Amino acid sequence: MNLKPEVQVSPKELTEPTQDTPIPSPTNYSGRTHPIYQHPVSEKVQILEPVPYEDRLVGSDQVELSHQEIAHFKSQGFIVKRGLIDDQKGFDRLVDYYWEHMPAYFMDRDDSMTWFMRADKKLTVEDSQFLGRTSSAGLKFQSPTRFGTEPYVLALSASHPNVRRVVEQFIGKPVRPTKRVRGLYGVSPTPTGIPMRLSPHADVIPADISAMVIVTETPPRCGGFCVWPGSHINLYPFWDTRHSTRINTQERLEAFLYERDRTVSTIAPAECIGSPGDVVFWHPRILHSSGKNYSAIDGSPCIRIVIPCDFQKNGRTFFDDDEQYGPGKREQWWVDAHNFTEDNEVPTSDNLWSGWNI
Ligand SMILES: O=C(O)CCC(=O)C(=O)O
Ligand SMILES: [Fe+2]
Repeated sequence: MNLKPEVQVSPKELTEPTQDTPIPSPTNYSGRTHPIYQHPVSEKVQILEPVPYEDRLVGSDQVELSHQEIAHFKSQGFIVKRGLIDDQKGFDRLVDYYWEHMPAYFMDRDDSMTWFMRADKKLTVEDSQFLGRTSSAGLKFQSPTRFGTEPYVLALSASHPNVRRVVEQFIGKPVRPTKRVRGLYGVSPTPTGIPMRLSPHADVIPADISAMVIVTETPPRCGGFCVWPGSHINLYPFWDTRHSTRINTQERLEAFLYERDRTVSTIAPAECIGSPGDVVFWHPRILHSSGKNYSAIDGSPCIRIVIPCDFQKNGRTFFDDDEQYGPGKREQWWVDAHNFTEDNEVPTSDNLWSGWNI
């Protein structure tokens, strides 16, 4: 989830060039100031259970997009390319890398009883600055200059030629070269007896398209990334502009929240199961959540890891937005997508796909 870091900045700092502004520490993730995050789905709303997405569309094992995949992406808001990154050893190394950086007091790779998240389980301030952040779902390795920027991580995700080729087919060339991915996002198993709730949300990002690279074997009920099929269409018109991070009127905000709640209580989320190297491509306005990980309850505990990536077409006039919700040097610095001045069209059902290559 894109949480807005709480950083105290003076008005002067906000208007000065952002080049040398201090990068916030990952401990400053606690703010959730965007109105859509200040109004999460109420406990009273019943969220339907995820349904594993097992379909294999024509072309799902190819780099080229098929007509069926394009039609599915347009109507459902996502597709899964199977085996797009064919490098099992690379993903094995990545899992080793994840565990090598795991503080022993936080989790032990050889003892799955230590993998549960608990409210009182915290990283030290020093570790959270270096490693990333925790949520009730798991530990996300993410840091301004370290996790998410490693050449070897980028090569196995957003910069992989097959991934870029798929993105090009969706949004056209040139795709802006990737500077970073969001990080390595873990989802821990839940222990027996603790109810697990999804956290349906839309990201507050100006990306053209986003992707989740599956790093660990992710069978059903193991925390797979969940999307609410078709929600990108209904939630798209409420934002200020087609790629805006803002919903600036009370009326549109209320309409967004109403539509979000209606969606989660009437549509079952698709749980994107898969294997290392499968890649989920998703529309950035789609409602989504990390999945429910029942693997410990089911008897074979696993930690799910994905790499979230964001893409944009190049050649626009990009700018940082550190005054509000980012992305910028402070706000949402972990997202490799930027606001751009050419983004001035009001979103309507007629322009959902304008500028796309599909
Ligand atoms: O970890 C996941 O599956 C979802 C992460 C997410 O929602 C996000 O990065 O915004
Ligand atoms: Fe998200």
